[in-house]
Amino acid sequence: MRILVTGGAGFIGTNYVYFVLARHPNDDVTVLDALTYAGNLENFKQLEGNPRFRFVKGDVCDAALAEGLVKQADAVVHIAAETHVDRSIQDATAFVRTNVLGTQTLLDACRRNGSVRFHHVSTDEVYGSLGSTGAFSETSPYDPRSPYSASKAGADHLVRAAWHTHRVPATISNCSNNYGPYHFPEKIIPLFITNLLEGKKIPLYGDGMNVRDWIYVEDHCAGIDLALRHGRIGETYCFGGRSERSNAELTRLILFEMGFGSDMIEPVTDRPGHDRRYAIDPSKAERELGWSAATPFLHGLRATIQWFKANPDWWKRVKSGAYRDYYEKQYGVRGVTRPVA
Ligand code: NAD
Ligand code: TDX
Repeated sequence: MRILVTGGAGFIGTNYVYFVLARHPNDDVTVLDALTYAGNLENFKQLEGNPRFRFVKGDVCDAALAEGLVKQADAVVHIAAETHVDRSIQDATAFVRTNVLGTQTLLDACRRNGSVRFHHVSTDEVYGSLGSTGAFSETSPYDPRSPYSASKAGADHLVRAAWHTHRVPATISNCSNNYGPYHFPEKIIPLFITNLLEGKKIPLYGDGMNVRDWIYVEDHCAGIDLALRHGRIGETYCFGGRSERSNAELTRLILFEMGFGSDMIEPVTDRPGHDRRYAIDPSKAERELGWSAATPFLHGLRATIQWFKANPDWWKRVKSGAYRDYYEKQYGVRGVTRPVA
């Protein structure tokens, strides 16, 4: 199969590219990525000269480019997006453009090329926020509450519309919070690990009692791949790690595993509109795709800490670029958000 992976130079995209090349020796991968602040061509250093891999720098909103690349593919795995909730609160423009318009641009290209299979990678955040019990599933109503999740919800609706109206053979997956190698150090786990490696404090939002359901990125990649190859067209699959942690508990674990004390926590003002709890019931994916999240949380967290310890050049370069400019402009200094007044 010839797979076009959009957003392949980001966190999940990079992991998915390596997953496909390792597990499907007859598949070729083309990455289409605009190399925004979150995309990193360096991730593919090991693939130089690999005839099964091709990188194309470009924007998913570029209709002519999308059309040309889709024509050469059997399947599109659409991973490209603007992904950081905090950035979407500062300015939603790029989120609407890439996540909504970019998705429609790719769907149009697929529609014009009849049989090209489309898999859309989405998030559990489209379902809103949970109270202390229950979990999201494929039948949960949409209730996005941040500009990021609203733009992802818009994209999901456009994918369903393309299937119902134009018979674009599409599937969608909605996944909970990922962590692992190549995670951009603006998200909580890689931010906290790299701050600690630099001897900096770690900014915990609000009361620290917001809950996320953590999944190791390789397990998510396995799910995407199963949905692409064995999912029923028109269906949605929810992936989650069955591994809920409050941010305070997660923070304690990271501090313990890295040998630091709670004095490294910097309590900071809460994210506006901060969703309280996400959790996924992945029964449908387990039942229909034979998928499960295989990596226990502590095992995955240790592997992630090890990866960041082993790759200081990667995250130091990433952190000293656009990310630092962004945080310095937003909050002052050193990748630490504004302290509570
Ligand atoms: P990321 O921010 O690390 O990577 C996004 C990639 O998309 C980058 O390489 C970037 O350069 C590229 N990109 C952005 N705008 C583009 C454009 N206009 N054209 C082409 N490329 C563009 O994101 P991630 O964490 O890897 O998330 C990937 C996908 O998975 C997103 O669709 C996100 O909504 C979804 N998702 C992420 C998580 C998570 O926990 N990270 C959970 C569920 C779903
Ligand atoms: O510095 C921080 N301190 C903190 O307490 C950051 C960056 C986050 N947090 C909290 C906010 C959230 O409750 O940690 C939790 C996780 O935050 P993020 O890492 O920003 O992830 P989240 O907002 O949950 O969204 C992520 O998961 C779903 C991804 O960024 C999305 O792209 C994905 O769809």
